Amino acid sequence: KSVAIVGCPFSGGQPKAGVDQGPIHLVQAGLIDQIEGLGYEVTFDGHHQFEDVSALADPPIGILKNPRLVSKVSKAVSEVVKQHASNGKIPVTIGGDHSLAMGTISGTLSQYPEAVVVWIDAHADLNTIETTTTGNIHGMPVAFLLGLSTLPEYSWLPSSPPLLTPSKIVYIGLRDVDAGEKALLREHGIRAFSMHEVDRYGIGKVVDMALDTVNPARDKPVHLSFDVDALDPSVAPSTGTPVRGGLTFREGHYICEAIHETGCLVALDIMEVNPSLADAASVAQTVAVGCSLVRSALGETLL
Ligand code: DIR
Ligand code: MN
Ligand code: MN
Ligand code: MN
Repeated sequence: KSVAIVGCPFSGGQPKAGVDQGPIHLVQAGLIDQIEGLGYEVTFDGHHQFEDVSALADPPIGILKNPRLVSKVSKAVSEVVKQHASNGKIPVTIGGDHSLAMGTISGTLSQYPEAVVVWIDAHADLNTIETTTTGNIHGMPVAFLLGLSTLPEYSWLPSSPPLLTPSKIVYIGLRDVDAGEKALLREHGIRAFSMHEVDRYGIGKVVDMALDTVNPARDKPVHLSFDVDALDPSVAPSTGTPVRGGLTFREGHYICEAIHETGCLVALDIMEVNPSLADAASVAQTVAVGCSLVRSALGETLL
């Protein structure tokens, strides 16, 4: 049992400073010891050193902000994640903003082409170059992975055929989906369980149904990409785009526990912890939740 921590102090996919400090806080809170406490051997070579923004000539493309920087960073993360996976380790990527998932998921899929993605988020992160209204690339990684957005600057990410296809991703927790994203979800038949379904069926049934759609025989590798803003802001306040009406503490952890129980987890992302937003107690609470989500996904049990 072996885990590799990929620390990604990166904020270029969205405009709020501080999310680059998320991974530093998670490690300082004892994440590595905690994972070792579960019986894993843990590799951590220090946080990834990313290019200086100012060193890169990076004017917007359309309204996309920091497009070349985000691409370079994700490409580097993709190679690191693939490398760890090919060494039989579970890459645990700690962000940093969710644009990094272009890197993590492409890394996973290049090692495990049959892998499926479980994406936990308040947002669908499915905007294309055409539909984005913010130009924040952390709202766009799924569209790049699906090949719905292409740019020469992102040519390292295969688009025809793409690494990820609509039948290989499922969402849980959605509640702030843009009109253009809703149209894309429908058009491509992408399965999503919003907070409405969590309310109706309960989290246990929702996770079963979500896995039934992408991994019915529970025989495919699973990449779990967890944006902490999926949790209710009362649970994870220190994040850039909180949306009320989110997952409870237990619902979030249940998802991680249930994915662990499948035995299929091959990679995990914990994204969008921003320690510069909110007061010290809220920051500590959010960082602690980030750590406990990781532990649950790696097999910590309540009994
Ligand atoms: C919005 C917000 N849909 C956008 N996305 C966020 O900017 O595209 N993703 N906050 O995490
Ligand atoms: Mn490493
Ligand atoms: Mn989100
Ligand atoms: Mn997200």
